[in-house]
Amino acid sequence: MVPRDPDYMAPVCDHFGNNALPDGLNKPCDLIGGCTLCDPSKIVFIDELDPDDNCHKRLETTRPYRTGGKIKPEVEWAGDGIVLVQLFVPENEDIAPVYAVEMAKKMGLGDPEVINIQVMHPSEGCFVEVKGRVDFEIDRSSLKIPEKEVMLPEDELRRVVKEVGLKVVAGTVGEDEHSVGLREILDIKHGGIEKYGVKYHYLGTSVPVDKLVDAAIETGAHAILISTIISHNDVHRAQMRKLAELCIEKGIRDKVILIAGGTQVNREMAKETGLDATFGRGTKGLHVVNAMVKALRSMRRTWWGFCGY
Ligand code: B12
Repeated sequence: MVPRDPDYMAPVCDHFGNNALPDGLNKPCDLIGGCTLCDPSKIVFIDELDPDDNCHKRLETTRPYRTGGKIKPEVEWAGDGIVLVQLFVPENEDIAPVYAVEMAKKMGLGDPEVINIQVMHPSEGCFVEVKGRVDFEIDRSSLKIPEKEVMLPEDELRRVVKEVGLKVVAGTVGEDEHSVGLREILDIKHGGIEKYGVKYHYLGTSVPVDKLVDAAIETGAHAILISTIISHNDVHRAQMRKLAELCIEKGIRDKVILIAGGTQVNREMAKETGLDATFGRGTKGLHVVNAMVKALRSMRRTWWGFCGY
């Protein structure tokens, strides 16, 4: 440690420790006509001088990714192309990382590197995360972005729900025990359809689709809501199709709104499976009420006859 001289003086405004300034100063930097804190115009920015390797040239190479024209993944800097791939490798921890790197190479990733490995169970295998680089970019204008669903005003939704006395039957289907998502869609406390006045009969989990259809007929429900989270072997699609087919078979397809939801479900699946609307992650009760009111309008006819909303 070097002790500071007792007469040490620094003519700057932001200073730590003893500063032996002369008496009668307004600000320490008056002695030098202003410091860079008081007068930022005194800061001299030094441009990089190398004509071939400077910030302007480097920024130019990433311009397409920063201005929105082209898209490439990034981790360290704009458009560096770095991606992270997660793999489950059914091998032990000696083999799994070596395999994961080879696999990443075959997937076309440049400079693959294992950044995390966890043994899931010695008899099962390992979870491996591999970092690598892709060299392609995608033109933003070539992407077909799905149109956003137009939401009807909340007041209007509530009015129609009340006028119709909208009620639904709901359950998770097949052997699906994931109830949390559907409860969020239904219950008032999660902002579910109940909040907008819709009445529901919740039949529980792992409900056979035909039981839901029968319940809809018995209760005179306007809609059947199914949740199908598990998607192994495309079981979610199978359940959705089964719902539509059963309703056709029982002669009620034109009288009942069919809606499905789940983690691996998306909007496009409605058409494919014969339902009225399908929803994925992040769905709120309001979206479902919106879909039901639109479907009611396009049916123009409820179970009990024509309705003019
Ligand atoms: C909690 C959970 C469980 C709990 C469920 C408890 C319960 N009472 O719900 C338990 C432990 C029981 C469980 C068991 C299993 N699970 Co689990 N589970 C989860 C977990 C961690 C969270 C699910 C959840 O609650 N999410 C929160 C809710 C709010 O979100 P959500 O379900 O997506 O719902 C929203 C939307 O999807 C949509 N939505 C859902 N349903 C509906 C219905 C309608 C009508 C509408 C409009 C919208 C809608 O709106 C909801 C709100 O926004 C997920 C992983 C994950 N992060 O997603 C795995 C996950 C769903 N489970 C999985 C698996 C594989 C299983 C098991 C098969 C594991 C096993 N080998 O035993 C078993 C299956 C048991 C069975 N018979 O169903 C897989 C499913 C993979 C797949 N797609 O097939 C996941 C994705 C985990 C994974 N990454 O592998 N699980």
